[in-house]
Amino acid sequence: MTDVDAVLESAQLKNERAREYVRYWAGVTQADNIEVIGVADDERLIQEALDAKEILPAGEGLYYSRSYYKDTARSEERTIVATNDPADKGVYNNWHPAPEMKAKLTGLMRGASKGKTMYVIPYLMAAPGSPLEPYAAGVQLTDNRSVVLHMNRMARVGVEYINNLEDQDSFVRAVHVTGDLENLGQGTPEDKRYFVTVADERTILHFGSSYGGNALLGKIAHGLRQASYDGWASGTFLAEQFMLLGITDKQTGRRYHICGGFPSASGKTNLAMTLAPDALGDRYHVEFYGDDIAWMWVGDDGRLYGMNPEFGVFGVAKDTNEATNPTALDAIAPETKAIFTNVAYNEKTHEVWWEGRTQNPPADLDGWLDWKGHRIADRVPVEANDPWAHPNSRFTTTLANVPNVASDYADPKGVPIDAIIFGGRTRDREPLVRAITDLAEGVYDGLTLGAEATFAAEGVDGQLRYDPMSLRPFMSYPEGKYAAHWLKIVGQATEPPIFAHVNWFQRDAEDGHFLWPGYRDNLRALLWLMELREGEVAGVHTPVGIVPAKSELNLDGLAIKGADLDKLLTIDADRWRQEMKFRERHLAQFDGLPEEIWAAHRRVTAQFGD
Ligand code: OXD
Ligand code: MN
Repeated sequence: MTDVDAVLESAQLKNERAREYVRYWAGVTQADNIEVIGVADDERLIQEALDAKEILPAGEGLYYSRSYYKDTARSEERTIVATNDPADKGVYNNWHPAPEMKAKLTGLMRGASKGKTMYVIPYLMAAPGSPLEPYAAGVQLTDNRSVVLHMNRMARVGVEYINNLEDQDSFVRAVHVTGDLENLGQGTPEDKRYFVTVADERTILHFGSSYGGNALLGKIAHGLRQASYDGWASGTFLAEQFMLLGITDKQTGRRYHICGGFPSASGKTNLAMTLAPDALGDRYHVEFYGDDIAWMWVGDDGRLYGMNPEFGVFGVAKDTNEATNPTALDAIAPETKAIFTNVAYNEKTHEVWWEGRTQNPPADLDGWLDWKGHRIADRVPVEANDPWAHPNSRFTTTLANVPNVASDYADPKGVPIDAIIFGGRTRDREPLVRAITDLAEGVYDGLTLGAEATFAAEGVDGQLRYDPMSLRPFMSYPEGKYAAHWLKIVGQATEPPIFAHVNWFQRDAEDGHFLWPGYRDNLRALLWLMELREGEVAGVHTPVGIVPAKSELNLDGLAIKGADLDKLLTIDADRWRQEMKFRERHLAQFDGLPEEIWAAHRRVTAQFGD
C-alpha cells in the first residue's frame, strides 16, 4: 500500500477535504496504488492501456475497447437514489434510505480494489467561471484505467478544478469500484451490482460495472441525478437530459438556441449534431453545443440560459453514417483520439464497423471479430444474423472534435434558450411540430412525453412508454416537486422560451412509409418554430398547440408529397381523445402534481370534446 499523502502531495492535490476523502476510500477499497489524473496523463495512460491490451488500436489515433459481455448498458433496475428523507421517494427514483445504501456499498467495496490502482480524477462539469460552477466540481475514484480514458474525454479533468473551490467541501464524491465482473450475477436474483446516488450527501457509489453508462460518474450520475437534485434543493437551476444546438440566420444575423429532450432511439444525437439541408445551407448555419445534458438557469437579464456541462460525446454508434450524422463521423476520424466500445473490430486492419455504418457489413470477413471478440468467419448458421456490434455500442470523443461545434461552446456565460422541444418516436398522433406558448402547458407536455416502447408493443393499445422530459432514468426526487420546480425556474424568466413537441417518425397507416424524410430536413420544423416566435408566421391553432400552415414551412429543395404533408400536420382527434385518457392515468401516479399542470391537462382535454 502506497503512502496516500505522499502521492497527493506530489500530485499537488491541495484540497484538504478531497485528501480526506481519498484517504478514506483508499482504506476501504485497499487498492495497491493511488494515482491522481490530469489531462496531461492521457497519452501515457493510452500507451499503458495498449500495452496491457485493455484497449486496441483502431486506426491512427483511434482506440477500441470491449466491455464484459454482461456489462454493456445502463442498468436501470440496479440504479438507486438514496437520501436521509423518506419524503424524497418518487415514482421513478427507486428511493432507498441513505444509511442502508452507504453500509451496503461500503461492504461491497471493501477490499474490492486489491491488486489494482485507484485513479483519482478531479473534474468539473461546467466551463470554468460558469454561474453553476459551485455545483460542478467532483472527484471520481475508479479502479479501471479505461474509465479514466473515457472520463478524460467526457469531463474537464485536473487538480486545478478542486484545489481552489470557495467551499472546499463542495465537490461531489464519486466512487467507482469495478468488482469481479464475472461473478456479479448480472440480471439474476443474486445481482450484486449497485449504482447509488446519495443525493443529499452529494455522494455517488457505483459498484459492479465498467461500462460507461454506469461508470462515467461525472456524466451519468453527477451531470443528471445529482445535479437535478442540487438544482431543486438550491432552488436555482434545472439539469436535464437535453441536447442543445444553435441556429444562425446569416441573412438577418439572428442567432437562436434550442434545447430539448428525446427518449432513447428518438434521434437526439443526430439532431444535436445536424447540419442545415443543402438547399438551406447558404442561409442557415447550425451549431452543436451538446447531445445529452443541459443545465439551465435564469440570468440577471431575465432570460433562461443553458449550457452543456460535458466535455465530450458518448454516442450510440448504431446507424451512425454519412446520411444520418456526418458530423459524428468527422468527430471520430483518425487522430481524434476517439474510443470505440463494443463495436465490431478487425484485428488485422484495425478497422471498426457497426450496424448501419454501411448498408451491408464488410464482404471480406478476414480478421473481423464481433463485439464479443468472436470471429465472424467462424459463425455457425444460427448465429448468421446476430449483430456484429452490440446495439448499444458507443463512440467517445471530445466536443471540440465535432466540426460544427459552436465557437462559444465553452463560454461560461452559457447561451440564452429560445425554445425547449420534446420529441418521442411515435408512428401516429404527434404531428411534425406543434408549438406551445403557455408555460404550464409546456411543462405538462414535457411530463407526458412518451415514445413507442418497442416494435412488438406497437399497436397493442397504442400506449406510449412515458418518459417525463426524458429524465425518467435520472429522476432524483418526486415528480410533483419536479413539475413545481420547472414552473418556478422557467416562470422566473421575463422572456420565456417557447415550447414545442416534434415528431420525425410519423408513418403512413396503410403502407408504413415514413411521412417525413427526417435527419437534416428536421431543421425545417425548427425554423418554422423560430419564425412563429418572431411573429413572422401565425400557424394553425389546435387543442395541443399551434401547427404550421402548409405554406409556412420552408420546403425549398425538398420533394414531399402533398398528401404526406397534410397528414404530418393533422391532429387526429380520436387518437388524441384516447391519448388524453392514458395521460390522465400517467399523471395520476405522481403525488402533489401542481394544480397548474392538472389545469393544463383539463384545458387540452376539454378542447377535444367527447
Ligand atoms: C444514456 C447515455 O445512457 O447518454 O442515456 O449514454
Ligand atoms: Mn443520455
